[in-house]
Amino acid sequence: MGKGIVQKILEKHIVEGKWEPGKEIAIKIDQTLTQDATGTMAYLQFEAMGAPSIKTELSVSYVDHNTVQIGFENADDHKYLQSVAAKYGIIYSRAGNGICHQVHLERFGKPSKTLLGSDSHTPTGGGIGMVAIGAGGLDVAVAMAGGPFYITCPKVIKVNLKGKLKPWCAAKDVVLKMLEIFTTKGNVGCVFEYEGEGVKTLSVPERATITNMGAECGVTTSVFPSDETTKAFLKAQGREKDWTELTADPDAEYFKEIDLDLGEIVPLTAYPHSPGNIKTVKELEGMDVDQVCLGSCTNSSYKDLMTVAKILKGKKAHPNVSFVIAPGSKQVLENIARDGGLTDLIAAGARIAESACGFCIGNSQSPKTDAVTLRTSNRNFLGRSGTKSAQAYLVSPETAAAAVITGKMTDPRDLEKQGFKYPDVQMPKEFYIDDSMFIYPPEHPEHTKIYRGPNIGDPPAALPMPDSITGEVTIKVEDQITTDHIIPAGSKMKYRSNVPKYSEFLFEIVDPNFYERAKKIRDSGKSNIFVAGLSYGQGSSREHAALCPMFMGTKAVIAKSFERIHTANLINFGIIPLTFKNDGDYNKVEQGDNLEIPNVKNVIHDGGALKVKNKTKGTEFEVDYNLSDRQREIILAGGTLAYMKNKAK
Ligand code: MIC
Ligand code: SF4
Repeated sequence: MGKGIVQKILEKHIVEGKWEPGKEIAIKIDQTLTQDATGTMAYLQFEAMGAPSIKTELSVSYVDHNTVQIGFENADDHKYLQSVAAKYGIIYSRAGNGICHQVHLERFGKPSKTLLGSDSHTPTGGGIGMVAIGAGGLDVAVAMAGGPFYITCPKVIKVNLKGKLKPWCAAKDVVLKMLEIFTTKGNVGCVFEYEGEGVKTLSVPERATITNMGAECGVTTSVFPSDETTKAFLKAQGREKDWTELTADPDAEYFKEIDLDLGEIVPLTAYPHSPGNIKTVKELEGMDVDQVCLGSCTNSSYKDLMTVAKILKGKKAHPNVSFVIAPGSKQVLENIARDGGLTDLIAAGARIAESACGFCIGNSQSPKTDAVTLRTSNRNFLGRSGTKSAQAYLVSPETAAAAVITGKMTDPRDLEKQGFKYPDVQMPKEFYIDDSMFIYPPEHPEHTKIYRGPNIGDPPAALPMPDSITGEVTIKVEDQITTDHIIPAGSKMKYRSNVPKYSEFLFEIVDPNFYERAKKIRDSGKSNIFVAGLSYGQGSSREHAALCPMFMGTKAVIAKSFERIHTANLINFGIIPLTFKNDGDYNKVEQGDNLEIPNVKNVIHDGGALKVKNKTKGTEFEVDYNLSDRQREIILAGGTLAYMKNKAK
């Protein structure tokens, strides 16, 4: 039986287990990336592991999230990251050099390699044929120290692309279509592998847009083959030697296959407040638009920005539209500047933001009250823009450009009626390249002193699992609770290195009284227990959505189902993810109920049924714990760091 590309790459990297979809495997990680918002904690954890230097082929520390620098905190973190990178052999990408995923694709990604990143959009690397996976910072720290990464051997879904995109219809619309088909829940443990005739019609940035936003479906990653287009992209980056061909065997077998005709894709949008809420742009035509944001790791490539620049050439932004651009990287910015695109954008009235995450994470450019904001980014969760009442719609660069001109939601195909021609933007044969914003590790790292400003605190220690968990339901939430609901980013993100302070913002957007309640419960010696619906922990990889609850004394979360990265993060911090055996039992628990999970330690250790007693209601229900042997040991030890220490003894 033949093999698909995901199987080919993974089989070469498996160090424990074998290719058996659904079973846990451990893989070797070739490359890692971190970004500053998850990176400080990841490197503090790396330091705690005591490894003298990194063991990967390549590790890069990017600064792209917290670059607003109001107050000393961001700059303190940057300096810490720079010094840690120098000490342990990591390449440091300075603030201003661009968004980790875009820059990694340009300068470091290699077909057939594995990449682990402390950011959920790491699968962007799948655009050039990498198995690129997002994870919590602690898992990335373990990989840097030479440890393997554990995942469930994926069920591979083949997406057979046919045809060719029509003018004004974009890769973003393709991935929005995938979200319409697969939704944001129920895809844990799967991978999308793109194959078929349509692949060769897509450029690398288009492929990367599609793999980037596969994260919103909850798949482990998405991967494209590595072909002549990939080779041309790497050649244009001066990296032809990094190219290897990667194709699926013609008789490869998959868990599932679907056909997607690119020629039938139309402009789509994800309406508030989930990337899975899909409508055609036509359906929302005429809606007034207050803000248009072009950028983020989904759509900020040279091709994206030049396409918009050419559409807007000689036009002006509608007076009601605030139009902002965040180029994906310094390379993109320099290249569009050299090729005249930047001038056209400035002339059209664009506000040029730094090459960073910026608006996407809501730490700048928050729109006005009740605004309709059109964004080329990947997430439109409630409040993520920084304005709770704003309505964020995710769109392609083409749809964004149309709204800049008209001030309304406009199907970009209709611009042709106004005399516009679809710009045919070709990928440069050679990018202008300047790597001076990378700082490479010194020859004598032993002389490096690690800088620790007052914003850097120690990672809090977890406590081993008690014999029984006695606690109170601090909060009961619905389906599809994202990590943005659990702990906000935006302006609060500067406290990522200060867990006690950051914990004050837990569930802020859902219930502003959460923290005070949780503190009382913790201080009374009880555990905070969370109850949730389906697909708990969607979205980002931020481990603070587990680390801060751990700091608040949470030992268990009971949900109908969990998302992959968040499950791993909970386990890493000694919190047991439990699922209702019968979903109906969700209705038998309320906020404020006193719960007991008797004998939990022995049950996790020995196996058997796990019951939860609702002492307030006088009822009882059963929960499942789907843990590998390794995960059981981690939970019992009180988290991964404690588990590693025990093993080293
Ligand atoms: C995001 O897009 O939500 C983030 C901010 O990039 C996160 C990482 C973080 O919270 O630091 C992600 O996607 O993992
Ligand atoms: Fe940055 Fe937004 Fe991409 Fe997250 S999704 S890495 S915040 S640009």
